[in-house]
Formats: sequence, C-alpha cells, structure tokens
Amino acid sequence: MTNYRDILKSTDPDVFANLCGEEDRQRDGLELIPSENYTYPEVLALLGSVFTNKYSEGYPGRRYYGGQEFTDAVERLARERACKVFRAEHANVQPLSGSPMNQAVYLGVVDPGDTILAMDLSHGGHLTHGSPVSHMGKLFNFVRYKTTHNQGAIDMDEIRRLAKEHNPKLVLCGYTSYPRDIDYAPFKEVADEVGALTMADVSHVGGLIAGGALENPMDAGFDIMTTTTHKSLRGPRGGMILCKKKYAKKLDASVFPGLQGGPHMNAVAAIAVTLKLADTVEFRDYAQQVLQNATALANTLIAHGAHLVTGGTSNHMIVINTKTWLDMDGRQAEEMLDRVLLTTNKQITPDDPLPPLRPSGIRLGTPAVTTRGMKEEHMVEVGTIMAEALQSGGDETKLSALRSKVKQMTEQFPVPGLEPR
Ligand code: DSN
Repeated sequence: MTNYRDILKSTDPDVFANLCGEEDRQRDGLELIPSENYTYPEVLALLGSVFTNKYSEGYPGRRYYGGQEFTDAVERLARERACKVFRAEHANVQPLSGSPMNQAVYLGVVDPGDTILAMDLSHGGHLTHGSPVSHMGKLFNFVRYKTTHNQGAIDMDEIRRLAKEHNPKLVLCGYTSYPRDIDYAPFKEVADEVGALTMADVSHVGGLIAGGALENPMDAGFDIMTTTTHKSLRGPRGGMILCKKKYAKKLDASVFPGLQGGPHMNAVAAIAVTLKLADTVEFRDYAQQVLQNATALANTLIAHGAHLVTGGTSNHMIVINTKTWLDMDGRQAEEMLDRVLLTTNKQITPDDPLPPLRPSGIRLGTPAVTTRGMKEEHMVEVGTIMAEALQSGGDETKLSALRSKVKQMTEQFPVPGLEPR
C-alpha cells in the first residue's frame, strides 16, 4: 500500500511538520470545543481516497459527467442511511458544510426579503440564522427571538407573539450555543398557526439525535432539518438536509445547481460510512455517554462555583460566564485553559456587553472526550482541573502540575485513529 505520509514528508517537509504538530496537539490535549470530535479511521481513509478525484455534479442516476458507477452507489447509500437514521423522507448529503447547507434551505424555500424567525446570535443562534454580519442577514428579513432573562429558557409565548406580528415564512430552531434540549412540538404548533414552514438546525446535536439520546424534530413533524456531519455525528466535515418528500425537489435544486457545483464525493462516501456506524448499539451508548459526561462536568463546575448559562446542561454543551464568575473574560479564560492543554472556545453570552473577540464566557462540550472513552469520573477530574486552572491566577507552578495531570489522562485515553507516538 502506498505510504502517503512518506511521500508528503519528502515533497513538503514544512506542511508535514505542521501535520505532525497538529497530531501531537490532538494527542496531548483534551478537546472540549463542543462542535469538534475525533473522526473514525474509516472516515480518514475515505477523505484521503481517490473519490476526491471525481466530479459528480447532479444526483445519482442524473449526473453531468460519466464514470459515476461508484459515486452513485456511495451517494445512494448515504441518502438511504440518512433517511433511516433520522426517520426522514428525503436526504441531500451534498452540502459542503454547515453554512451552505442552511443557505441552500433558505434560498430553496423562501424568497429574498421574506421573513424568517430565528434565535438571536448572543442567545445561541448561528451566524447563518440571520446575524447582520452574514450575507443571509442581508438577504432575508430575520426577526430574532431570545431566551428568557432568568433561566435562559425558550420563551414560546414570545415566539408565538413575534410569529403573529411578523408572519414569517420559516420558523427556525436548533442552536449553536444553547446548552439545553429543545421541545420541538410547540415550534411546529406556532408555525402551523401562521402558515410557516419549520426548520431545525441540529448541527450540534445531530449525533445525539441519531443515537436516540435527544428528541428528533422529524418526529414532531418538522418540514426540514439540517445537520453538519463532523460534530457529535463524528463524520467528515460536511452537511445534510433532511426533509419531507414534498420539499425534496426544491431543496435538491437549491443545493445543486442553485448554490454549489461538484459535491465532494470523498466526503459523501465518508458520510455513508459514518451513518452506518451511527446506526449501531455502540453509537447509541456513545450518545448517552456524551450526555452523562456533560452533566458530570457541569455539576463539577457548579460545585466549584462556576456560573453556567441556563444554570446547567441537558445536552452535550456547557456555557460558562467567566466574567461574572471570576471577572475574567472569555479570551483570558480560553488562553488560561490552553496552558493546561484543555481546548475550549471563547463565547458570547446572552446580550453580552463585551465584544465577540473578548466576550464574557467560554463554551465547552463532551463529544470528543467521550470518543476517547472518558466517563463521568474523568469529567469530575477534568472539571476540577479546569476550575483550578481558571482560579490559578496564572501561577506557572500550579499550571504545570495541572498540565501533567491532563497529559496522564490523554496517555490513558488515546485518540482513535492516531497512533501513539
Ligand atoms: N463553528 C460551529 C460551532 O462551533 O458551533 C458552528 O458553525
């Protein structure tokens, strides 16, 4: 078998050195960014496969180029498996990633200038959910709802009021920084009352829904659901649109030729195998463990006095207001945790008075550490290390001791698909 690494090393030692550096970073540290994960060795094999050589504009059986016997087969497998895992009538597996996936939905089912009801960015909505800095925010009239002031709950009365006032064409839920599960049925009710379509962007929790650990919006009668494939689902970077049959034609045409050209068939093949692996008892156990680990981590942080947005978690994610807790902004907190090899991301909090690059908090989650095999007792350890690091005042002796503890844990739990050094 060709040794691609040796070829790369000899052709481009600079890039090779950075690849090795990134491997070491992933091996030696703990990934706590809630949208990241360690993918399967099978996915790594497919991403680096000859499927990347192929142009496949169109859909299985209707392509614009020849030579599609095998690309058709893998795309059909991916679509069938997506429908089965998410109980959807139709699946499009070609979106290149999360943003084009959501853009394809808007451009496919609503007209420019139409109103879309979605969550405010600082309360957990994604950039593509109508942030004014995104092109989507300029193209469509986004009306934004917020969570409640005290407990950060979804305020269905307010959402109903806004829906009746603004008559949206699309009601959107599913978030990028919201640490709670969602009750989808009331969204469907409100949308039905105003004649709007329903869309759930479950990019963060797609794997937890596939694994049966969280509620599936398709079961609540949603029209459209989108999910990225590289977060809790553990697949390649990519996106999927699931929908009722009656929107299939419009949404397929919106992805291609509306928005995209050739799909990345190496990623489509990798999505197919990801979905096969998601439909297993092992994956269902994994999804449950992600939730149990998040609860254990949240409880540990709370025991150390941390201020958690919404007071806790009921999904894979935790958002900490480090500003109110320790008078430390999110950038300082992220950098302090980097020093003990715990990777998190700075995060704006609801109605954050601070700017996005120096916001009030950090966001973390458990999909990646669960993939490494960690359980609740390890989360207690991670939460304690985290709290001690954040309260260390930057003392290098303390941080060095904490770093050693993290290294011991990472040696005990290797990254799947990454050989030990
Ligand atoms: N970047 C993703 C996240 O971290 O949530 C969303 O686009």
